[in-house]
Amino acid sequence: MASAISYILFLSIFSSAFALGKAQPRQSNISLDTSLRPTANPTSWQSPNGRFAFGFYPEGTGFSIGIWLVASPENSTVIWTADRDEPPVTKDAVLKLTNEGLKLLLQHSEGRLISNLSTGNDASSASMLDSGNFVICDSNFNVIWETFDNPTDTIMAGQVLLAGSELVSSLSGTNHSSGNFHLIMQKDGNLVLYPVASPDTPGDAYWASGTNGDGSLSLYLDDKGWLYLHLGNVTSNLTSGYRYGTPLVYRATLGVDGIFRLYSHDLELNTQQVLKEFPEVTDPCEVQGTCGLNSYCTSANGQVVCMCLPGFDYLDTNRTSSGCRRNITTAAGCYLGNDNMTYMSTLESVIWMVDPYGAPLSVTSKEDCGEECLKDCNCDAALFSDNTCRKLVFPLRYGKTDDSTTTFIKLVNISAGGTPVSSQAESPAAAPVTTIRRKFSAKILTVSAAIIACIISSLAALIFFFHRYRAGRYRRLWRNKEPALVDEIAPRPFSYHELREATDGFKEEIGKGAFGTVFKGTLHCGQRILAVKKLEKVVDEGEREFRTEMRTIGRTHHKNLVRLLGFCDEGTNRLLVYEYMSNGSLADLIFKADGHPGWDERVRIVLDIARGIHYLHEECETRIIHCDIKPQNILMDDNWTAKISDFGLAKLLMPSETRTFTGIRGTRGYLAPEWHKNVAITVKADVYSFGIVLLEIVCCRKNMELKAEEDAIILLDWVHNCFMDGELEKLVPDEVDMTELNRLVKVGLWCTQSEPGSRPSMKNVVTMLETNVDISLPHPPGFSS
Ligand SMILES: *[C@@H]1O[C@H](CO)[C@@H](O)[C@H](O)[C@H]1NC(C)=O
Ligand SMILES: *[C@@H]1O[C@H](CO)[C@@H](O)[C@H](O)[C@H]1NC(C)=O
Ligand SMILES: *[C@@H]1O[C@H](CO)[C@@H](O)[C@H](O)[C@H]1NC(C)=O
Ligand SMILES: *[C@@H]1O[C@H](CO)[C@@H](O)[C@H](O)[C@H]1NC(C)=O
Ligand SMILES: *[C@@H]1O[C@H](CO)[C@@H](O)[C@H](O)[C@H]1NC(C)=O
Ligand SMILES: *[C@@H]1O[C@H](CO)[C@@H](O)[C@H](O)[C@H]1NC(C)=O
Ligand SMILES: *[C@@H]1O[C@H](CO)[C@@H](O)[C@H](O)[C@H]1NC(C)=O
Ligand SMILES: *[C@@H]1O[C@H](CO)[C@@H](O)[C@H](O)[C@H]1NC(C)=O
Ligand SMILES: *[C@@H]1O[C@H](CO)[C@@H](O)[C@H](O)[C@H]1NC(C)=O
Ligand SMILES: CC(=O)N[C@H]1CO[C@H](CO)[C@@H](O)[C@@H]1O
Repeated sequence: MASAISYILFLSIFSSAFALGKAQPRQSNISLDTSLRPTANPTSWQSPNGRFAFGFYPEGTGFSIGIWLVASPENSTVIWTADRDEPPVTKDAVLKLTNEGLKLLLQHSEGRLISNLSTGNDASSASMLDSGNFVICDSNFNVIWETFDNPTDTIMAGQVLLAGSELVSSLSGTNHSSGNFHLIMQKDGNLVLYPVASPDTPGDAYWASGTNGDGSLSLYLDDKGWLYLHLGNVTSNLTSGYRYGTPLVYRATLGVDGIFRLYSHDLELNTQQVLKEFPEVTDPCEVQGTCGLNSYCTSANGQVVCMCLPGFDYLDTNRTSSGCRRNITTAAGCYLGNDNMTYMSTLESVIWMVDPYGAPLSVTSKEDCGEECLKDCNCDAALFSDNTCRKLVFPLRYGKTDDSTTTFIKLVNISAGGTPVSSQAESPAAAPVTTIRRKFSAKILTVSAAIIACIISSLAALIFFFHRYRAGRYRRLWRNKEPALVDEIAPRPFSYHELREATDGFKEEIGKGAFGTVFKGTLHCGQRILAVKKLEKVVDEGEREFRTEMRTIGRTHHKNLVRLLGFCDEGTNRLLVYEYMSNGSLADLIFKADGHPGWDERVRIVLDIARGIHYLHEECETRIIHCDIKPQNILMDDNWTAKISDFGLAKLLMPSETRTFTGIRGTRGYLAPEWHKNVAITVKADVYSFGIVLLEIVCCRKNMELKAEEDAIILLDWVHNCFMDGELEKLVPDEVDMTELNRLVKVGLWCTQSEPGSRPSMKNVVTMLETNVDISLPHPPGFSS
């Protein structure tokens, strides 16, 4: 592999350069225009002591460029790979040192710079150092680029993992692309291991050094085998040091299995030894992320088997650790009035990461826990242990065996005769799976065509198809090591810098609201689109309050609420990161001049909004009053599901906790009358705004239309008059079901009562919209705002 000539040359230049580490090499001698080829000599450049080589090594059917620890040829250890996620190159590739840096020349192409390093045109020589560091120098022998600054999965003695940087494991022993785990030297001083496919919250971590709060420490490995965290006068040792002076080489590598190990190599005897492991576990399932989303980990004799939840199938049957997705025959969701379609499947002795969306419930029996989830539209699964029931939403993470816990999974049976859980029975390692049916019914339901249509159009099914057709993209994101946002549960902190990059310097403005300006942004090379809201006018309540508020908003999980993905609070910069809603706002939809959604669509949208507000008012852990419900704040996603945005922010604008507002927060036309009086604002203010929005959707017009005939200028008065005169058909631009119209108008008029106490709760609103309960005649509106 090595060129004997250059080896001898180097040997004469560096007598003992082992301790040089990152010091300037005074006599580098890979000069410009020197080149390497995968199969013709030289294939690599060796360090003077012969321990390290930089060059082409075989990977898959081609070659990668990297650094390895030279042992007997079969078991050399790769410690660094250039552009690890690029495909391997063929044997006609040429690697050449040019003044721009290392250039990889491929046949039929311009060639590319390795690792996109831009050394300007200053590169003048390069050197493979005895420490394992490959450096490029300018004409004054200053190091302008080095591999030690760009680690992959390994640090060597003399190398530092700076605060804010990370190691990412390899995919396998023979494939050095980015794998499934990362070790982050966090800026809070904590060294933490997380699965790559996670939002990196404390619950995702499977090991941490516990040194948070010690400032921006860096991780060092020194040539005695000491591994420690250090900054200024703070030092925290992770190991206690090993042998010195002998021909040992130390390295610390984040393994394919997610364990960070310190090794020593004796190159003379050609042996290696593991000195220390982080974390020290006997069961590989303790490493979170060993199995992907919606699958749980079982192990026997150190062999890991990943099992799907009942009703789920592997994303990739050839890589069972990549996680599972719902099988279409069991796609769950919320089927109002068709509860007979859903049932709870139980999975014994498996525990998951607990991130419940509501407070834990106290229940008397296991079955009650399943029932609680079955009754709750938003519940996908429930965990029962110690008479406590915790409701969860998919995806479930980090499943592993735990004898005291039972998992309930909500499934839907739409394939008559289908047996959605049968696939589980095949595996010997499967935990016992049984099924309980909803208690109140033993009869088999005859499924009408209407129900099927309803189910198929339901969100759950759409989500399934969405996943199915984007499966390629989903998996690619996974490999690209940043799918964290895809199924994120908790909002994660972003740096200002990150968001400025994502939005290309806050270039594309997509909206402006009471709280600030919204910009479009992208992450992961344009694969993930975001809406980034820059808050203005926010009361400076300090970082802690802001974060508390973000957590509250982040804990809301409802299909009719826009999901908060993350936030940033650096200095005076306060930004919120939301999922991007591709179909604009409800205002665009209903007020546009050409065409409006059909009646059924409109009814569905009204119900979507009502459910979202109901959740904010009554179902989430902390009650949230929106204060600014209006069509501009209701956004439409890819599937035309209406989602409420901007919730939970009113509080950030208000200095006092008492909720006695000093100024009016909402938008004219949607404001409840009590805003103009000096009384406390309650959830009923939202009910009023909702009523106005409902009427706007029904009539496809704004609440104030100056161009309309005089008695129709103010929507609320006009609706009331038409209602009293029995002329409802005048209100709608199209032919609609008059009973439904009558019902919606009544709900709208009840919601807009001037007396807050007379307005129904959102819970009642949802019931009135969903069922055929009788609705009494509303009083005339006192006045309209
Ligand atoms: C390594 O794995 C990645 C992702 O599965 C794949 O694209 C690549 O071709 C693999 N490389 C080799 C050398 O097999
Ligand atoms: C290198 O930079 C180019 C253009 O800036 C970019 O398209 C490419 O993805 C980069 N490659 C890597 C491996 O970062
Ligand atoms: C470390 O230095 C800081 C200031 O430089 C000082 O406040 C602190 O007490 C020192 N800590 C220790 C443990 O010496
Ligand atoms: C920590 O490691 C350093 C070497 O880096 C050593 O000098 C020191 O004694 C160690 N401290 C402890 C408490 O082990
Ligand atoms: C290299 O392989 C031999 C046998 O295949 C083994 O005994 C030795 O420990 C290995 N050395 C390293 C450094 O992995
Ligand atoms: C799984 O592997 C088999 C054989 O190696 C291959 O034919 C099949 O296409 C693979 N399936 C997927 C989903 O990659
Ligand atoms: C469930 O099915 C039973 C029997 O078919 C029926 O009486 C009951 O009304 C159904 N429940 C619901 C909520 O549809
Ligand atoms: C699904 O429904 C069919 C017919 O309605 C029934 O035969 C079957 O047992 C059900 N499967 C489950 C798991 O409930
Ligand atoms: C869904 O489950 C059924 C029954 O277990 C199975 O036959 C089918 O292949 C599964 N569908 C997918 C997409 O895996
Ligand atoms: C110090 C030293 O060995 N320098 C050599 C570097 O390489 C060039 C060309 O390969 C030689 O001319 C120098 O003598």
